[in-house]
Amino acid sequence: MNNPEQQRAELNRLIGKHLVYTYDNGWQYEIYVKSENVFDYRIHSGIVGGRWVTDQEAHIHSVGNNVYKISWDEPTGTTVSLTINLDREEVHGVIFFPRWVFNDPKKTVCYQNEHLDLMRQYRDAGPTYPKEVIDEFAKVTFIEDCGANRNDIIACAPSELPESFPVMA
Ligand code: FER
Repeated sequence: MNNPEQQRAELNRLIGKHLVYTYDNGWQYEIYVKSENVFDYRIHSGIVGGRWVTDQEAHIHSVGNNVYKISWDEPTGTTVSLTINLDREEVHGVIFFPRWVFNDPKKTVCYQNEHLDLMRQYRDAGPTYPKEVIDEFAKVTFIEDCGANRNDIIACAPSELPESFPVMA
């Protein structure tokens, strides 16, 4: 896609979307796309359940008809690439965990924005290798359009959400 105007128009269909999805391994995640290069997320279950992050910078592109790719590098050293297919209501995620995260995932369970230096210290201390590669499909269980750049969509820990929060599969 080398037409910037078309890329921008297609990306506009993703910006503002708020999704909850469950991987085939049972891990449940939530994402809100704030802008063309920033998103928030919250992890409801899985080895790093309870972790949440706002204003994560990412590479976000349209790669097909209502198909998008979001890729980023965490301060922990975990790298992730998501393919979001809105027509199929499906996500495919590849998560590359450094060894230290996979060995002791609870170390990363926090509101990361308040612990960025600590996460970088853990990352630099390692061990990094061998990495654990998680390659999974997920089903979207909730989707809404919230508009861009809101700070009230992902604004508390998963444990602080009301009972009514739409996270059930
Ligand atoms: C996802 C898979 C993994 C996701 C985030 C992660 C926002 C991040 C994991 C981590 O930082 O440990 O689908 O969506």
